[in-house]
Amino acid sequence: MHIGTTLTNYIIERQRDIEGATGEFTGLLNDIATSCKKIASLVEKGDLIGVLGAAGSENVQGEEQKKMDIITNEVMIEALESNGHVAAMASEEMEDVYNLPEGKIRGNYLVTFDPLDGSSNMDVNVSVGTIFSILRAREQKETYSAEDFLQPGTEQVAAGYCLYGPSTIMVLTTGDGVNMFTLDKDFGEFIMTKSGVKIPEDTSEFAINMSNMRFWEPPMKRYIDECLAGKTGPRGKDFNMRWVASMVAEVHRILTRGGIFTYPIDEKIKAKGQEGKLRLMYEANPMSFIVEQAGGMSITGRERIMEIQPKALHQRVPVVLGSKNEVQVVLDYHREG
Ligand code: P6P
Repeated sequence: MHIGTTLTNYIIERQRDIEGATGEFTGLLNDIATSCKKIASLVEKGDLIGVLGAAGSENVQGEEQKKMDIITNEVMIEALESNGHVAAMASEEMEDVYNLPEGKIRGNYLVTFDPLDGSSNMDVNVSVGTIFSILRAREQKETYSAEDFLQPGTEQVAAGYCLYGPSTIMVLTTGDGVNMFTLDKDFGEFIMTKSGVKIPEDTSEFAINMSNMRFWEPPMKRYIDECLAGKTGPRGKDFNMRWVASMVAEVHRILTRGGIFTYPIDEKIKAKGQEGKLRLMYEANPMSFIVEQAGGMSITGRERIMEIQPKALHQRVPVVLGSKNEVQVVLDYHREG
C-alpha cells in the first residue's frame, strides 16, 4: 500500500488479501480507529473539559485511576460493543472480562486493551497512548471468561497502539509488517505516513527507570553498568538514556530510530509477589507483536514474551524489547547468570 492512503482503504485492501474474509475484522479495526479518534479529541482538550486528575478510585492493579482511565475505557467499550465484531473485551481498567449486554451480537474477536497507557502523564501534558490486541474467540458463546483470553501472544491476529503526542499516530500490525498512520484532524482520517517500519538492529540508546537500580537482578545491573561505562567499558561505545514513563512513547521512539526499552523484574516487584510491572495481555504482548513484526526482539530477559502461556488476565511480566542485537546482549547476560 502507498503512503498517503487512508487507514480505511488500507484495511479494506488487506481484507481482499485474506481468503474468506467476511469484513468483520475490517469493521473491528475501523471501530478501534474511531475510538482512538474520540480519545485523541478528549486528550487534546484536557483541562478545557475537566478530564485531568484523579478519579478517586483504584483499578484492579491497586493503582490510582485517573479520570481519563475511566473515560477512555468507556469510549473503547462503546465503540466496540455495538457492531457485532467483538465476542468480549478485557481492559487494564476492568477486573473481569467485559461481556456484551444481552441482545448485542457477539462477533469472532476478543479484544484486550489499555485504554490510556501512561495516563499519569496526562496531568503534565506528556504523550500517552492506547494499546490494543486482537485474538480469535475459539468458540461462539453468550458469556466469555478469562480463560477464553489466556492465549499466547503468538495467537494475536492484530495489535497496535495510538500515540497521542504532537501528532496522533496509529501504529498497526496484522502480521504482515508494521505501518504508521497519522491523524489528519482536518478531515478526521488516519493517513498512512510510514509503511513496512523496521527497527535498526543496533542501538546506543536505552530506556529504563534508573531509580530501581538497587533492586535489579545481577544480569540487568551488569548490562546497564556497561552502558553507563560507555567507551571506557566493555561495550566500547557511549550510550544515551531516555525514560518517558509512557510505554507507547518509548516503543514509538524505538520503532522510529531504534533503542532498547526495559522494565525488568526486580527485588521490589518480587517482594510484592509479582512477576513484573507491565501487563502481559494488553501491554507486553501487543507491543511484542509490533516490535517483532518490525524486525526487533521482545523477551522477559530469559524467554520470548509471545510464547508465554498466560495464567491470568492481569498477569505481569518483565519486558526487554527493541533493537534485536541489543536485546540479544541482555538475553546472553541472563543466560550467563
Ligand atoms: P514507572 C505506565 O504506567 C506504565 O505502565 C508504562 O507505560 C511505563 O513504561 C511504566 O508504567 C512507567 O513505570 O515505574 O516509571 O512509573
